[in-house]
Amino acid sequence: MKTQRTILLLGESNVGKTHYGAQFLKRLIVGRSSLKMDGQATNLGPFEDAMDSLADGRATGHTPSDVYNESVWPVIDDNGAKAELVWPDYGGEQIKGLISDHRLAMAWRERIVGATDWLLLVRLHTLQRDSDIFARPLTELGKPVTKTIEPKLSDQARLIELLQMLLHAASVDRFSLLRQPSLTILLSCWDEVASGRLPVEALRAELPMFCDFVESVWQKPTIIGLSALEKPLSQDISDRDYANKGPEAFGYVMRPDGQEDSDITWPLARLLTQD
Ligand SMILES: Nc1nc2c(ncn2[C@@H]2O[C@H](COP(=O)(O)OP(=O)(O)OP(=O)(O)O)[C@@H](O)[C@H]2O)c(=O)[nH]1
Ligand SMILES: [Mg+2]
Repeated sequence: MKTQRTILLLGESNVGKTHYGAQFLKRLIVGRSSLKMDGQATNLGPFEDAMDSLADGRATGHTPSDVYNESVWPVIDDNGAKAELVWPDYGGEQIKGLISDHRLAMAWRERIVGATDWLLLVRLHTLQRDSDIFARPLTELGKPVTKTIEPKLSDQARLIELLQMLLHAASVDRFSLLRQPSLTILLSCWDEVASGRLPVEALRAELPMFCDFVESVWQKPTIIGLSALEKPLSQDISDRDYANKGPEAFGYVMRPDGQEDSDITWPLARLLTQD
């Protein structure tokens, strides 16, 4: 039976949405993953430039802030389960704007309501911990504050705010722990985090309040480490190894139990076997 899984892929700018999409698509095409392409994909345009750059061992650029595109990929897993993945690519500023303006455009509202699975990309390396008393030099302790500090949401408060807005827009029942839509948090650019910790431990260490929030809302939130590229790439200088072996030879996920897996389609493949 064919199910439709519409992915609400969420991520602010520079978290790796486009590179993950391009690497994922490449795996589907090459067929060396638990998910394979099963028919004609439509609208590959958003990922074509990125796939071309990666084939040459280079990274691709930032997606313009006003762009929103969806690509539809019919997939099949090793057990014959079929699904249609609706995979978006857009400029991450749209997510930041959504939080700061407290406004949801109708198009985003429809995407939120129609999604079966929420995939949130979080790049820990670029986020800041909340500042507390230890963030200020001890010599300043007890002295009057001379400059006014603009109140600003911390990174983890901003992520909570985003999920709160989406939950509200999706009108989900909050009296019990949530199963649908499912939530998967992909800790992107995992190669930058390299810590020997499990993904959930890394998330808890860096964003504890956000981690508590997620666990208090979803029954089974899944936290996975994702390195779509495996290493940093430059936009100008070609990585010979990449160009020789092909981009499909690079990238891995760290599953919640700490197992490293070169199959970067796994975070989605596991959703197909869930119901
Ligand atoms: N080290 C490392 N860098 C990565 C990885 N994935 C993406 N990057 C880099 O992270 C940066 C952002 O990646 P993008 O895929 O363009 O991010 P995006 O979320 O699409 O950003 P916008 O288009 O601005 O919304 C780029 O410089 C990539 O080269 C990874 O797995 N590891
Ligand atoms: Mg992009």
